Amino acid sequence: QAGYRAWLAYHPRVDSATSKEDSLRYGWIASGDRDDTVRAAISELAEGIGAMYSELPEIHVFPTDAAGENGARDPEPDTAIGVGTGILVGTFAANERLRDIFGVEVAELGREGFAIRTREGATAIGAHTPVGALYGAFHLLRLLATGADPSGLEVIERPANKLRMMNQWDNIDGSIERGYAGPSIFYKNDAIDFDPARIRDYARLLASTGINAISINNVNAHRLESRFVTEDYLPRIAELADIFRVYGIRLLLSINFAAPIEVGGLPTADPLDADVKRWWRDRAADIYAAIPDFGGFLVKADSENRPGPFTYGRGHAEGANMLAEALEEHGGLVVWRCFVYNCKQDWRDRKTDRARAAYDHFLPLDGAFHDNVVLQIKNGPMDFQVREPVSPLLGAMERTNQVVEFQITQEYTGQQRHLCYLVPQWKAVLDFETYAKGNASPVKRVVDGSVHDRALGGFAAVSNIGADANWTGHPLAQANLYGYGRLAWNPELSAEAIAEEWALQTFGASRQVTDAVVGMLMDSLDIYESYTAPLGVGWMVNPNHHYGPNVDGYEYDKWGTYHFADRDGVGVDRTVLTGTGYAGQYMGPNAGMYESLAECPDELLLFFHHVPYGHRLKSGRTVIQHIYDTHFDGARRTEELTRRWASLEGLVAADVYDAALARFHEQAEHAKEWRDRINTYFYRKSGVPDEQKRAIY
Ligand code: BDP
Repeated sequence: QAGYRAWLAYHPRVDSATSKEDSLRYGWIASGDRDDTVRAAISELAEGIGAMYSELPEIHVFPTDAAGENGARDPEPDTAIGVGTGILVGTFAANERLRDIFGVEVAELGREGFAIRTREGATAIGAHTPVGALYGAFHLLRLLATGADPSGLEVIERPANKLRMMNQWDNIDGSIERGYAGPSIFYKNDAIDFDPARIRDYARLLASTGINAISINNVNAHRLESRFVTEDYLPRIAELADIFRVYGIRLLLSINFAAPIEVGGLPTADPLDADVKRWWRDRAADIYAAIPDFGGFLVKADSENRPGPFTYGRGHAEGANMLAEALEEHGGLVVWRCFVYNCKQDWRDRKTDRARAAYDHFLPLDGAFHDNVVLQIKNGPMDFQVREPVSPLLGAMERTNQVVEFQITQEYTGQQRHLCYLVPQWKAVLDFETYAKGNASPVKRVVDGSVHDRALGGFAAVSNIGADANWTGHPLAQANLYGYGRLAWNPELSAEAIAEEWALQTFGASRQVTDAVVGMLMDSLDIYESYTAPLGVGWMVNPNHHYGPNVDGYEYDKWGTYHFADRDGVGVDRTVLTGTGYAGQYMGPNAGMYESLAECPDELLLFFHHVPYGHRLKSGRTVIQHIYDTHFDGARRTEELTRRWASLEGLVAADVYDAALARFHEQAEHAKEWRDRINTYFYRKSGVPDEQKRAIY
């Protein structure tokens, strides 16, 4: 199945002159490491190089035991590699030759970094740990697959972020909350039920981009999922952990805060209750007996009808710390989500603005969390809209570990039927200057721990994969999965460079394909934004499933998402002076920038201000004309997307081509529906005609 191998497709290197020469370079792969992770690195290198150069290298490794399965011993790697040229891969401790080649500078690699260096024909990949060697192997393969010259390599890499997590929103019935690529690869019919080969391939994809942690069940953990922390489920979960471990990925579980009641039969889940504490400590002991390197708990508490400490008059620090104490002695983490707001109240006064909620709840708790607690904060204050300001909570807490949460799955961004490459959006978030400490405190420095000198931090994101043969439904949505991991490893990479890497590895070396695909990816977020909710106001989707236009879908509902359109104007006043005060949650010049109608960036105008339709944007257009223009434009540009993709017929695998083409057709049709619904709505509300007299009814 084309598409299944994603960016690990390992297409043949095209330039036959180079590949002939290069193939000499890789006559063998050798290592002194006996570890499963280094073995995975070796088999990845062997497969990749075999496919890219159509010549399988010889493999020389120590057997896992002193003697191999049949009693034979492999040659010592240091003697085997005397001949020809090849790849030496592994840890410094187990490979004397790597120590010779790299000398002293290896200290700076840390636990997960690696170095690559070409010396006398051999390409050396060295690291302090097996997983570092694995990352190095994937890096070399990426260089080869993207056409780099493999001679004279001199690479040193280490990840910017300690935690690089994937969150599955998979349910035990096999469904996936907000999943758009088929059912779960983890569960079926109320049971943990997986194909180990498929899980391993997912682990390979994740590890190749540097992901090092995965929570395997939905943050909304219900009845059966609540029991995952018990011996009913732990043996199967341990099998999953075994697979992920080989690829350097620690497994976490989403827990149900009320599990002591629902599973343990206790009368309460009060975090200060002694029996509750004991119950969680016992669960932790059971879990670590089954999974010695278990990562910890991911917790959605007091959020969207999930139970939490509020029920018992306790705060979130008390809830999180109780769990942290249970995991502490085992080295586990509590990843506590800040998506806490009241989803059952209508707009009453300024305090009820949903955008304020995370900050209002958590800021006062700064410094109250244990060191093994990390807060997981959604990138924006609302909920993964195509355009939102950056959450003001990021950076505001100086004495608290933080990770930023992104949504790879395209819940509000076209559900993997529309093309929407999200890496540019994430980059904008990461580069956003928070002013938490002077003016060198962008979000990426907050979450990597450097701004506030925190030992723990990083990234989390909701996965976009399912059991579909190509993992993500839309074949080009794989770029989001890939790009997330790459950014978590190195937030300095540009969105375009990531797109190009991905396209080259996925489709092979054709310039025409690469240029077309990169161009489409890079335009896609802007196109999607232009035909959906305007100027940062968000929502305007059908309630519940969140696909397709419905301008007033949530307008008179209790979920706290409003646009306040009337005959005179539109937008939410979140200023301090006359609105909800949300703008005042920002630090430094950001507060003033958002407060001021003159300074607020156009793209967020309606998030922060309620303005008349005739209000003139910095672009010179009125708000109403901007709405009309962008919607006509967006619908037109989706038709172009279809044509741009169609130009690649015959150049990409037929089933990938067809799957994407069908989606581009759907997107083009659907963008017209968006255009017409939104333009008509605002035309009828405002009565202001389109300056260009296009058809609006
Ligand atoms: C929203 C989703 C909902 C999730 C929730 C969350 O609509 O399905 O459960 O976020 O993040 O975006 O917990």
